[in-house]
Amino acid sequence: SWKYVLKEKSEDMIHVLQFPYNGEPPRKRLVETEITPNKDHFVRNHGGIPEIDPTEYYFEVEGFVNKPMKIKLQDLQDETKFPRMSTAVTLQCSGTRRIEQIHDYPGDGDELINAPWGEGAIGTARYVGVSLKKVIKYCGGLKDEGENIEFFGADTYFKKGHIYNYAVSVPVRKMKINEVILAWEMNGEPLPAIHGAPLRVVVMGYIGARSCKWLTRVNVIKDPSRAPVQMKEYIYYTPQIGKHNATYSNGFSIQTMPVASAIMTPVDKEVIIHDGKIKMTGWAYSGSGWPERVEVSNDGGGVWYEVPYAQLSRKYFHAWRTWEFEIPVDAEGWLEFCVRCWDNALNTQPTFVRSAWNWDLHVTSSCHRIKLYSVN
Ligand code: MTE
Ligand code: MO
Repeated sequence: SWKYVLKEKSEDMIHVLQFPYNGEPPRKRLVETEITPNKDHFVRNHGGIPEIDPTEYYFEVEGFVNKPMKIKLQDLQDETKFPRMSTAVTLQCSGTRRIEQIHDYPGDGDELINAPWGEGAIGTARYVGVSLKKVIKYCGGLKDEGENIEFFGADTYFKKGHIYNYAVSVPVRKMKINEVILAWEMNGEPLPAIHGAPLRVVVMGYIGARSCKWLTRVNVIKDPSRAPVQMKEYIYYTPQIGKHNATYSNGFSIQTMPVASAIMTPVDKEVIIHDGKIKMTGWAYSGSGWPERVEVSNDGGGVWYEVPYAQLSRKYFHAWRTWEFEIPVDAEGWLEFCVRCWDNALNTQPTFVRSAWNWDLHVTSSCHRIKLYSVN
């Protein structure tokens, strides 16, 4: 599967695990564009990269639907059968910015699963595909018992002596509001192999883990999936819980991404020679709406400067907004710069990493802080 890494990804991706392939783009490049080029989009894999012939490919729809079916890619792409949708979506891994939690306290999470991501495990692409709602309708609609929808990927991964197929689920509500797409195109190109070709799920606003790549099966079930990725991973616990007292049921399964943001340039520990202003760039994202206000500070959060609306990128319902701002700085020496975002429901971010620390090190959504040496 390394051939896809070489072919489909930029040479300077930061490889956060040796195997399986997991990588994020360099900080300096990520927010240069609102839509992330495919070569720079982060990749998160639990196992290898399956090779699937798109002409032979089909996926199954089964469980609590009235007419279980096998659907070929060609049928899904037939516009007389299914209307298409095209939409810009941000995918963010719940592990984004994990290094800050590791820095505070690494806990004893699973090192294999808990890749040390920085601020780049997020990306925005325009996907073309069909809303899962239309597929379920084509299959005769849901039966009454259908409350969750499980997705299976063709990839397998190995953990603690067992081999699993990747599997996750989302509540049917998410499908009913057209926030689940089955996509075969990413930024005008056929979906790259590394991103789930020929067909993947894209779940808007939820943690990346629910957007199953290399889709083989859509299974309508009553309770959430019992697969390990759904039941045992991606669980959020309060800071009082650690490996010794975590039980899977004293935490909750993370679905919607919280409001978060990051400074991408300058980078932590840089020395900046300037004449009273430092240019900063970054991203802001909210899984349940959109970033409405972005603020930056050069004194650790004492005084906040609002990034003018015009310096936030365009608003999409399920995508990040990139931003840039020249922050006034008079002080010299090491200063703490930070950013926080407010979304359209006025949700904002925890102040410090420790306020939301959790032993499996997910969703680091606290105010992002970096140190810069200011020479004025
Ligand atoms: N789907 C399959 N089949 N296997 C995987 O390992 N990883 C998930 C999700 N879908 C995964 C998967 C996780 S945790 C994330 S964050 C996203 O894919 C990442 O999508 P990307 O690699 O296209 O950026
Ligand atoms: Mo993820």
